[in-house]
Amino acid sequence: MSKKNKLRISLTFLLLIIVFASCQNVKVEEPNKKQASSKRPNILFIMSDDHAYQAISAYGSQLIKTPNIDRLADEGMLFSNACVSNSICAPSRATILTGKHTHINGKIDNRMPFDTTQVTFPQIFQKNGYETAMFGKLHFGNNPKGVDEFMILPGQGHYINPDFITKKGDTTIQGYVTDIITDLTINWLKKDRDPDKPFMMMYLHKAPHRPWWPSPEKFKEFSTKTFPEPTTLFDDYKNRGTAAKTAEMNLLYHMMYSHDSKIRPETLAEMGNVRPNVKEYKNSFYGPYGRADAKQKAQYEPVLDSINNFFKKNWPNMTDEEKMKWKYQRYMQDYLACISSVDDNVGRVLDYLEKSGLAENTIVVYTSDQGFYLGEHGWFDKRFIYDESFKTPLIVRWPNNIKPGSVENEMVQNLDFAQTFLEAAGIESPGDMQGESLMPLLLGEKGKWDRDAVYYHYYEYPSVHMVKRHYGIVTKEFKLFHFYYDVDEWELYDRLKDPNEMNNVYNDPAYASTVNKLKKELKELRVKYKDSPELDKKYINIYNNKK
Ligand code: SGN
Ligand code: CA
Repeated sequence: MSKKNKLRISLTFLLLIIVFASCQNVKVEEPNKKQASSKRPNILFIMSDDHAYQAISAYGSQLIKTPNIDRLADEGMLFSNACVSNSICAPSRATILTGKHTHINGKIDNRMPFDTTQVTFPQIFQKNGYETAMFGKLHFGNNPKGVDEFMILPGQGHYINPDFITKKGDTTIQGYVTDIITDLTINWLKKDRDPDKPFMMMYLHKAPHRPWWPSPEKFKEFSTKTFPEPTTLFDDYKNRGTAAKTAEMNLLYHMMYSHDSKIRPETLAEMGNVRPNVKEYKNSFYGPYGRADAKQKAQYEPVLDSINNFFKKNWPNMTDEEKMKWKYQRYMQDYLACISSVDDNVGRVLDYLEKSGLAENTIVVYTSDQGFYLGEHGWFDKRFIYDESFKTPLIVRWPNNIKPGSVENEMVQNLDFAQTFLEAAGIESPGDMQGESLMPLLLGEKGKWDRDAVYYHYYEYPSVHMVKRHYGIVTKEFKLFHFYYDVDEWELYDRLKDPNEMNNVYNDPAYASTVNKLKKELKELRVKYKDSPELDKKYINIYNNKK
């Protein structure tokens, strides 16, 4: 073979190798890339506003069936001891987004706007190649950062024909808020998102927040139902401290006729002063209801008629006990009707995930910004470290990772969400986040989990519902907390012996060593989370100067 021919053959051979290698590259790289992106899970974070775990059938509710939320529990993990670190709306949201306690992220109450220099986890997801979106209630006083698309309710938002803040300006959408937020969510998943990127979606309901306006259909359906009463409905707050006795959340004394129970102002005017010491917010009936158009009103009116007629006829002759019972039923009818819509709509989204093939690689989380009293201790609303407001529902589904139908009773907090999502997505968390990733629990590696106490600190006071400031420590067995603003009172509850928290045993000598031990641990927790008497003073000053 000539030298020239030899060279030609070698060159051809070399070329073949290059072509082969480059083909290999394409072949090898392509599936790798795909695998890598399909491995990164999507996250669908569903949060409702004020949804008590007592109103989810997966949590054993005697009040309502929530088949769609239950689907998540059947196919995923239900946390029976999930709680918040400050049981109030915007502070809880700030904690979720920043992975920091409210004394660190600065959003201690609902009033002051969120500090947008704080890093939120959607920003980190966005920087790491995720497409991010948020639909529904944020309640920050400013727009979300780190989301490619958003449509949020201004402030608390409205149930009927709600307004939305969008990137392109403000708009009003006809219909019922829970259905609309779901439409926006499904629409984005279906049409607007980039199918080549994993997504992190925050689907945030306004419901079932006060004043509990259901959709017309659910209003009708639920207004004739009767619900079992909690055993502590007629609590007299004996054996509790000043804070429980002075809080303004009692159904009989503080729940409003028009605003809450849907008694028309005209009915009240006709009847004279039915109860002088129950204050009514101005325009609190027609504020939300006045947004309905004629067609919507035609659906609501017959139900309102029957509620108002019953009230007019019976209220003047009712005993206080009967009034309490009637208010409780009215409250549950509307609150649970709102939840029924949330559950239906969660079902719509889950169906879409399945139909579109997204379900397999999507982590779905269902939670609430805090718990809520459904008549326990005679109360509605939240804020206290007592269980019904402190605990919050938390259910997580992640096919092929979480064992279906599992129940986890470790103490977990909304503080942990950001780090959990980041770890699930393979993204490193900033070192200053204060939670713990829940991944070991989700993946059934409980040996890697060693938390035995959580920290709580509530600030907003004095304000609506008058719940005094307090901070405390909670373990599976005990709850120790301190009211420190205008009283100096401690309470201790034995969670195992007294699950309804009826007896403050702080001064019981039998618990003296428990008190000492927990006080020491509480002090350590305050140091660990960088809370202190100095910070307490700082926030008291900020709060007082703001008033
Ligand atoms: C409103 C409610 C209160 C509720 C706070 C905070 N009254 O003031 O009942 O505690 O919001 O709720 S209402 O007039 O709006 O019905 S939060 O969920 O936003 O923190
Ligand atoms: Ca809330």
